[in-house]
Amino acid sequence: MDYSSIVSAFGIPGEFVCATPFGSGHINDTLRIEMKTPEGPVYYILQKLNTYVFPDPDILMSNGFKVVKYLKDIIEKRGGDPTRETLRFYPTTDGKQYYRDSEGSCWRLEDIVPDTKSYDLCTSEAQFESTGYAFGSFMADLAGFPADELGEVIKNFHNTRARFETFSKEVKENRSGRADTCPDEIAFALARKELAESLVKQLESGELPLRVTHNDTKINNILMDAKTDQPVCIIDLDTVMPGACAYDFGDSIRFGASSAEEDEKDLDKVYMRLDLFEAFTRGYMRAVGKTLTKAEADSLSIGSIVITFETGIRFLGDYLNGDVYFKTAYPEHNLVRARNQFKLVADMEKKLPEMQAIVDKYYREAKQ
Ligand code: ADP
Ligand code: GN1
Ligand code: MG
Repeated sequence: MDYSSIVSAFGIPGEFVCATPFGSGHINDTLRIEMKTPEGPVYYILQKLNTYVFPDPDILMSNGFKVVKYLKDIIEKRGGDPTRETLRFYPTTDGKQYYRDSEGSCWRLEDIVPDTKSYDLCTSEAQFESTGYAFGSFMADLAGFPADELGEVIKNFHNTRARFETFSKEVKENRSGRADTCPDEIAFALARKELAESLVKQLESGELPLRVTHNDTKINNILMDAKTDQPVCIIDLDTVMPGACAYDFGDSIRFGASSAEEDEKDLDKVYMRLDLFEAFTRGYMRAVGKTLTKAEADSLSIGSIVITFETGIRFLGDYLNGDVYFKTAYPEHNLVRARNQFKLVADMEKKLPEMQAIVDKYYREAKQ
């Protein structure tokens, strides 16, 4: 791949040195670009957009530019550092929000946030408490964002009822012919239709309000300061859309409160850590507890199970489809991920009363 000519479309200063694969996202191809300048090396993030997942890159990038502009103003107003606390995309030299190469691939360029790293597993309660605060604050920051200006990048992204229907079809179609390798996992999923309905029904009835949410709040979508291990910048803004607060809370718990990585194969090592659940809840409630309705607070624990279940059926559905959506490193990768998520679901179903008691406690404190 001729990365040098792709990068030159953005007109950034210096001489192209190299492009190195970066991070562990499941969707886009992410590269770290090094440029040689008289002041020393300068690094950028170059991403090839996944146009299977995001079929309309114009909408995707238009949303992205709007969201980061809005966040930059908010960060400046509160005296923060917009060069570190949100993303900065570069337009191309001809004023486009991304570059389309001669093969039709779409590329975007952004500043790398220096001296940060991202984790696939939470390192401490303190880190996860600040992560809760950061994701809560992100929703608070976007509370005034005109949601009708955002195009819908992926339809029904967290509509778990629609996800369940899609999954049921994928089981029937069995495009990969792999359904007979995972009957127990399919049965586990199909037995939870009611779970898939819970948040959807509450959103439909208006019991849960729509907010502007991030919708992909795993901890590798937040950059931590390399020295302090504390959150600096929320990234992966591709799915910022109207949603329920439980989507973000739940997705953070699914990933960050797990005792193991998302693709840990040894299921004895996979469970939801209540200490981390509590740490996240403490931080999250400190940021937004005051502004949440009682119904929203009540939706957070069950929402964590719903989003974990939803992610599990998305992985299993992709396995049945022949691995067309998520990046995989080996043939059973999506099945391993699905089993891992279902183990978390089963564990959270048992721990639900304790989770609810924790949420109640910190919600009550925030409301005082
Ligand atoms: P995907 O949609 O594939 O998850 P992301 O935008 O989340 O793509 O990027 C993948 C990974 O690349 C992130 O988890 C993070 O580690 C790293 N990354 C992305 N953007 C930046 C950035 N601006 N600065 C530093 N690291 C980044
Ligand atoms: C994907 O892009 P990434 O890796 O941050 C996916 C999320 C899933 C997650 C599971 C656009 O997130 O919805 O929850 O994988 N993103 C998209 O790890 O589908
Ligand atoms: Mg990501």
